[in-house]
Amino acid sequence: MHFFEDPHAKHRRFFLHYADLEDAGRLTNLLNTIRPDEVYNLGAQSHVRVSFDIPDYTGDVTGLGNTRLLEAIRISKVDCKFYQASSSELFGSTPPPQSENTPFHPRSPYAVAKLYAYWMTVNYREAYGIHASNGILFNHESPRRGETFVTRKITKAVANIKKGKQEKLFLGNLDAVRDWGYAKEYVEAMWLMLQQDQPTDLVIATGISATVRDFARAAFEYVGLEWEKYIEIDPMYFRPAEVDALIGDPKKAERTIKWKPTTDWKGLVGIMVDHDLAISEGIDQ
Ligand code: F7E
Repeated sequence: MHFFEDPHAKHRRFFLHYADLEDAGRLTNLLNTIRPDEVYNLGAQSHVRVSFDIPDYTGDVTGLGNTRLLEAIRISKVDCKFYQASSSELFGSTPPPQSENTPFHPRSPYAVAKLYAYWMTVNYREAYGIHASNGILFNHESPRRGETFVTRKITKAVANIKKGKQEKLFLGNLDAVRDWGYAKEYVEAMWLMLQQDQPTDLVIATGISATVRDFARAAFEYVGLEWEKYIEIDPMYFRPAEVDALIGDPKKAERTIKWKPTTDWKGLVGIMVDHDLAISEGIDQ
């Protein structure tokens, strides 16, 4: 968006433009207009549980959306680097630890769509020489995480329960194992990938894991509450097919882009609960 009536407009360095990953023509026009150096495709219907309810839409936006962007780059002939937000969900039921050499076995419409996008990114690199890279990011969280993803759902509930604004927290599978890292650090890895001379595919993870139960227990303990008093299981949150355990092996990223995470899931619990406590108290963040 460019507001011409804005007196500061000419000093702006950040512009928003409307587009839609379902609208190929608009993407090509935008590429031609902006002529960017770098394109990061973070757009998706990204909720795994929701993808079972809307598989067609998820395939269109999360899968074909990637191809529309790659086509826009190819057709417009803009000389830019391309980053595809690939996901640890690609590994699905293949046991951990998971690295760039681990076979994929997706377990949801979301993961299947991401698998298609992963290979299209590789294909455009091989077929057209586009500097296109896949960041295979494991779960990355922050206070900005959407409230229906499990970490934020937990930290928000913990803050509200602590402040007497909520009584219970309803969750699904507490046994799922995840490798949760800090989104802020993962974005640096994305950027580093596009600063390389050669495109590549990299796992971005901490290598440290915990169960959903561990995360919930730690979040309640952080504010001095006993987690078992407040959590109830609601089968509504179970998935038709679950991904039991994701633990990444980030050694290739350490080697090639010199990236190393510094925040593990326990650090995230503190950052996210503190933020949600402040919101619950009505303090602007
Ligand atoms: O679930 C379990 C759930 O929704 C984590 C997305 O960013 O990361 C994310 O996908 C685990 C699962 O993330 C609830 O069954 C239990 O095993 O926070 P989540 P996700 O599915 O791992 C990957 C890397 C992506 O690419 C995705 O876009 O927690 N779980 N109880 C629950 N999950 C939710 N959402 N809600 C619950 O009540």
